[in-house]
Amino acid sequence: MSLRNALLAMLTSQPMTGYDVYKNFQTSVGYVWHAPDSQIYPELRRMEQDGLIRGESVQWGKRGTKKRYSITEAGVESFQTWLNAPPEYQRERDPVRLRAAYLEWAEPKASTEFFRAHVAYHSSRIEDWEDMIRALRDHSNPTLAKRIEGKPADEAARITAYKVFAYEGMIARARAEIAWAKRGLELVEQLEAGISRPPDDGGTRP
Ligand code: VNL
Repeated sequence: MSLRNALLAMLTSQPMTGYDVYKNFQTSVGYVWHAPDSQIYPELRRMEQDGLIRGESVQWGKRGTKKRYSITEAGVESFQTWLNAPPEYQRERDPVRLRAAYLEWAEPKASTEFFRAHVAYHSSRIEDWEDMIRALRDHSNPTLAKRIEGKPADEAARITAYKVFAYEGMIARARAEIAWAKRGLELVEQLEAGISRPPDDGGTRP
C-alpha cells in the first residue's frame, strides 16, 4: 500500500511515462521509500486497473508511442484519504537490534566491525539526505521543480517545507543510530576486554 502512495505522490507532480515515474522516483521519494523497478512497473499496471491512474498513448519519436500516466480523480481521492487517516504502525522487525541482542555469540572483532559499518552506512545516508535538502531548498530537484512550476511563491515554500522536514526526520534518526553504534563500540570494548576464550569449545559458548 505504501508503494502505491509513493507512486501516486510522483504523479501528483505531473503526468509521466512509466520510465519517467521510475526515474523521478529514484531521485525523490525513493530516498524515503526504496523500491526497485521490478516493483514499480507492475504496481503502476495494477493502479491503472484500479482506476487510480490513467494511461494514454502519446507520440514517441517518429513512429513509436508510449504510455503516459496521469493521476485520476479517484487517485487523488485515494491519496488524500491515506494522508487524512490516522497513521498505521507495524510492529518492529529490526535486524540490527536483533543482532545486537546476541553479540555475546559473536567474535569481538566482528561486533566492532558491525558497529563501525553501522556508523559508516548512516553517515553516508545523512550526506545524501543533506544533498537532497539543498536540492529542495534551491528547487533544483527536477520532481519538485515540476511540482511547483507556476505556483505562487508561498505555495512553493509550503510544498518544499514539508519535503525538507521529512529529510530532517531521516537525518535525526540516522544521527541517533550513529550515537547508538558509537556506544556499542565502547560497550564491546568494555565487555570483551577481559574475556579470554578457548579457540573452539564445540559451538556451545558462551
Ligand atoms: C519530491 C521531490 C519528493 C524530491 C521528495 O522526497 C524529494 C516531490 C519525498 O516533489 O515529490 O526528495
